[in-house]
Amino acid sequence: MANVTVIGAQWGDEGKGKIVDWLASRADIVVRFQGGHNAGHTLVVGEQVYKLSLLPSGLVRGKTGVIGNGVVVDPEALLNEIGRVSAQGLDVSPATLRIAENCPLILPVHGAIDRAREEARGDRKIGTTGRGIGPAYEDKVARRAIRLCDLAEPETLDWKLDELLLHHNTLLAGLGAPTFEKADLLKHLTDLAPKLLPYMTEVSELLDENSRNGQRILFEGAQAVMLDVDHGTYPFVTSSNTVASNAGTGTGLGPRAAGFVLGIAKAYSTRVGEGPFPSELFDDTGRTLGERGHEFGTVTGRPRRCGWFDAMLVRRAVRVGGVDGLALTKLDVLDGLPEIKICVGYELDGKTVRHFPAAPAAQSRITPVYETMDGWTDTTHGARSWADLPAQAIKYVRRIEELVGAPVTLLSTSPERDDTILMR
Ligand code: 2SA
Ligand code: MG
Repeated sequence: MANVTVIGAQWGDEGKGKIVDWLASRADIVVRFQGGHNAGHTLVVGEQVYKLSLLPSGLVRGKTGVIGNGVVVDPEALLNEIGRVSAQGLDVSPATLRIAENCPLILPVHGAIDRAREEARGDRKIGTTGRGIGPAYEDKVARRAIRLCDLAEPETLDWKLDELLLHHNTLLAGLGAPTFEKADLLKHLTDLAPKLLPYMTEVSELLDENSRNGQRILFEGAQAVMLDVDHGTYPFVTSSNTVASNAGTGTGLGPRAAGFVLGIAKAYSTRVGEGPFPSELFDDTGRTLGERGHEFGTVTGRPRRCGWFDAMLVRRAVRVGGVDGLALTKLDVLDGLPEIKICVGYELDGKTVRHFPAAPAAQSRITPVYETMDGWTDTTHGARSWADLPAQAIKYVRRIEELVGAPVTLLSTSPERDDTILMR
């Protein structure tokens, strides 16, 4: 089994893009299995910076890219992204990109509902990316989604749009937002159909056949375990399963497809959007981490909240995510800090708790218990071997391994692909 699955072990933006890019050279096919264009993966290749949202990162390295059925596809966003990266010189065509026929589509109505609902929530916002991700997944589960294959059947589109708008226009009217006309949506979809259908594939079969022929699949997760719809800080989560178990379900393969599961974790914590964040820092150290780590959302440009590494949380991500090894990223952001804290326990209303609670009010009342370590003065930026690291930085990494119950398999020391240390 040479497959590898990459997932985020915190709240996203752990640097998955770079690690996927590093691993892509050892894979034949790179596959997205969940999420949509709410993801933002930044890849630095020489002078070029690629910002990908929906496209599998492997395309940058000339690998076949596959979008599995677990992904919600916004056709317009996809075509724009293809246009943008093609202008940067990438070859994206039906020869290099395949999209599952059973992918649910994100329509303009989904973004409208996402944004209108966030607006209506007032100070109880989730802080979504406003891309229609939640409403599109709701439609999938409610059995009214328009899927890629429907674009090939005008008669299906016709009745599906009736059913869809019956539901959505009622909702939009209730939110005081403009409603949609069937004729407009139908035109939108019929215009897009000829551009999208050439990419349509029976992805499950394609992946199975290629695996049997010895090809290696790299599953590229988006968002992260703490944003998983079942296991994250619900309701402040995204609407898909971000854990490695979904690599199979989200592509039409069995539970063993995931192979080696690599969890990506930043050497500190960040979160974009609302929701509980026990080790969040509101002081100068938090601001320093944000500035040094360039912590702004790739998709929306929102500043990310920053805090210390939360070992309790990553330990949980290792368990529910199925993580075999960790890739630790952005260690250099901690360079020069006199002391570094790690969250090693939680307290709830003055009592020690062993688990992160499931109820939202309890989650927001959790306070962290810290262990403090000395920092290091030398830089770790761009280090390419274990021997290049300050002793104290090694100690920090080793302590993290102990606390989270998984080995650090990869250490990333800058956004550059080659600044990566393979630990074992
Ligand atoms: P949504 O839009 O329904 O998925 O939002 C629900 C929650 O999930 C969070 N979320 C993310 N968190 C971090 N990074 C994400 N992708 C972009 C990036 C974010 C950006 O990689 O930089 O550019 O702002 C991502 N996507 C969803 C979101 O903040 C909500 O908390
Ligand atoms: Mg990101």
